[in-house]
Amino acid sequence: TQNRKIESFFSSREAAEGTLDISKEDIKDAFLKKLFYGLGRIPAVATKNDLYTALALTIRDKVFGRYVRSLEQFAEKDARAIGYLSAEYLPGPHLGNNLLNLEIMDETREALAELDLDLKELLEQEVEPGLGNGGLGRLASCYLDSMATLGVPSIGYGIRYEFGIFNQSIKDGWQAEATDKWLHFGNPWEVVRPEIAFEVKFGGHTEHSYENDKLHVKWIPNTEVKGVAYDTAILGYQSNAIIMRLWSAEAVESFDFSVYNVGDYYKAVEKKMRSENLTKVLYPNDENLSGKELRLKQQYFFVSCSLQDIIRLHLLQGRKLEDLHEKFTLQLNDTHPSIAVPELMRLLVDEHAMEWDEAWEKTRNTFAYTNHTLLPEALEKWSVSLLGKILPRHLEIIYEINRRFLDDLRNLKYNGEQIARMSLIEDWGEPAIRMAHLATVGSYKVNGVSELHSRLLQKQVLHDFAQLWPEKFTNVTNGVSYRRFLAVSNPALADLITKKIGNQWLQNLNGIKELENLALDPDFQKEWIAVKLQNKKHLANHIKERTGIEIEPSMLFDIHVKRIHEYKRQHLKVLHILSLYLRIQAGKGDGISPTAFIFGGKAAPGYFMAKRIIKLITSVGDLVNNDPQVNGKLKVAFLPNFSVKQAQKVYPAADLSEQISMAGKEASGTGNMKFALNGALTVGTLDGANVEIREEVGEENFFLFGLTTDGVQEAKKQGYRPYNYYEENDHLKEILDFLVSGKLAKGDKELFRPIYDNLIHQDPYLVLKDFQSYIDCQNKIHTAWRDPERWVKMSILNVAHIGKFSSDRSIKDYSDNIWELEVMKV
Ligand code: GPK
Repeated sequence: TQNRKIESFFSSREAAEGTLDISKEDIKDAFLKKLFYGLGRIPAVATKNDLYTALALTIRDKVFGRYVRSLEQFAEKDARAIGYLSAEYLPGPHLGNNLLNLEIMDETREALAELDLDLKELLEQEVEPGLGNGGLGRLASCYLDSMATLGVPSIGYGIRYEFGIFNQSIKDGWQAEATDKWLHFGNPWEVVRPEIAFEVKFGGHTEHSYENDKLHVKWIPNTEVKGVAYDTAILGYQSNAIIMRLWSAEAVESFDFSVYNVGDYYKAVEKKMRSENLTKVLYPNDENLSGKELRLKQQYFFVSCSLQDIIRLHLLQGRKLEDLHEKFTLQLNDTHPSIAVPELMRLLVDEHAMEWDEAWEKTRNTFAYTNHTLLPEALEKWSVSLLGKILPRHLEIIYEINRRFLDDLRNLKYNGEQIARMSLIEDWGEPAIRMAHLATVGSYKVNGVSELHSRLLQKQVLHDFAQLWPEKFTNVTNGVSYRRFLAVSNPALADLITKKIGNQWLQNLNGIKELENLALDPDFQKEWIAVKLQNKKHLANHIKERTGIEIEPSMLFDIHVKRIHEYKRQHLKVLHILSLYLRIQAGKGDGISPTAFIFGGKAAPGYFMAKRIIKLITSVGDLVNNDPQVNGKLKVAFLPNFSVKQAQKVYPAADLSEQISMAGKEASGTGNMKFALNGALTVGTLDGANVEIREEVGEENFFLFGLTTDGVQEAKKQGYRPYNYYEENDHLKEILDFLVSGKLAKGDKELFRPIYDNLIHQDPYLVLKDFQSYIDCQNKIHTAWRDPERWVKMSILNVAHIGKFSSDRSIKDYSDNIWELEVMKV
């Protein structure tokens, strides 16, 4: 709008007012107004959801106030900005985090208390957006949080899935999936922008023509879908807010009675439904490709909308398209958005008539690519025939990028074998596009997510590329949003820390190092232990409510939560539990500290082994929890539906954090950081960021076991035979045989045979090879646990040395070493 009066209102301080020094009275007043006039509810009929919604809307106003200020400042400085492209986000509940970042948690609690309402209950009411699978999606949300906090001009682009990650329940010990209707009660945090909408084409064919010797390509699609923007403001700590812009699919035009006759009316409706299917549901496969047509369409859909939006924003500010790469940098969160590379080429060459060479130069300088996995089954490939069917013009562009790239390699005297290895197109079997190669060739920087992972990436998966362009490769170790995962979710510990060292650590996690001096202070230790015990009581209550299993809060809380995957080795943990169980049965249970084993995590619905591992865990629980001989010394619980919300209850209560993946497989891990942040000690392999956590907290404060990546490679090279370990280790044999004894499955000897067979004959993740080392390490852990003073000291030191793993540090690294942009805190 060109309305000067409105503009002057916004550029005055007034827009920020109402977001600074918010009092209890302000909140109460605004909340009641929202309830009455925003929702049209009187107290007599207001449901808990009405009350929650009124509060959320109240707080959203404050957050948007901050957003407006941030936007104004970014625009003033004509700042370089980042577009974060991610197919997944896991923001977690917004309310608590926003209250913390606005610094009005206490004021809000008191305002509500004066109305006889309980903030805690309203916080519980929030349904989180489960728009991601696990670590990768959560990382994207941590990064938005930190970009907002540090004042990085940015937009997070993604997909507004109508159904997020499925809800998991446990039925008869098995995982059952139900659709996640997260929008059912409305979503007070988002604002739809019907006018920020773009058309996205699919299918059809291309037509080539020449004008003055210049090739002109026209793409004649056979369908079009419209993407509409839904904005959620993400607020940083004490500072800026940025937008997470999620695209939702709609039919291009609503059916129009005057145009369609009766017969076509139904066709039009059908078309509308087909279009809207596009963003219906998140694919629940973590680190595994679905290969599904709809998934490719989702990827292209959100990428195309996002690029069109960025070009719009760029031109809106009166800039030239040629300068796009100077003003925007686009981060590819894994290869899921890597179709952006040919899409930007298409937009520049076909739609904006730029020469190929110039367009390629710009494109290559616009994208940066983060790799999140080395697992072969997770490296995206799209068959040439499918990609050509959905995106015929993009296939041509990919071929052209590849032709030029391979020509360059030939000029550099690469041999045929090297060229075949590096090609964007895999030519054996069904021809397919290697998306990691496309992303690498099309980016100015490529990074892994921990030091070890980045090194392995350059040594293995992208070795040839790292040799060709060594300066392109770098590392940014992951980090986590510690305000959410400590200050919001573990208020008792946060208060204790603040009481002792002040609250400066909320701005910079490195400040938490001051706790070091208190690690041996007996009074502080006592308080530390009391907080942990309190948190454990809360979790025990929660578990009792959800599973019926009773856990004594004084037990050692040994926790394994993350997606269920063989490489993460939940089954190694199970072998340990059975080892303890059989020891007790044999009367050799001395030295075992009473322990509660707590698991959580979803299995991809089509992942046979992962689902069976869940059944194994719950079966071991049924056996152990009720065995009089065990006498409550061991408890096993599977907490259903692990999510950000659940995670916030779990980490604060952990004594021991299980990070036991086979070395070389976990790119980084971020749960490992959240556990240590909450004072849990880690038992782990030298994998992912465990390596750096151990470096930071000190090897004497970390329980290490298992093979290194070199050890793993060596074992595989030598022809690893798990059967030998089975035969040579009597205790291990006893445990494995127990799996197929029927004792875990009401006499059914076959139920767990697939796991048994896999372990003794294949064991691709070296569970049996690492078994003894793990058991020995656990024995040390149980000894350490019996010395509470030693344990609490280690716990305090873990927290004191966790500073590096703040996502603020990660975002600073991205800004300094990749994006080359200034941070701009308001
Ligand atoms: C990696 F490739 C993928 C994927 O598809 N999903 C996913 O969650 C995870 N990841 C890694 O497994 C973790 O080690 C890592 O910490 C996380 O991404 C964030 O980088």
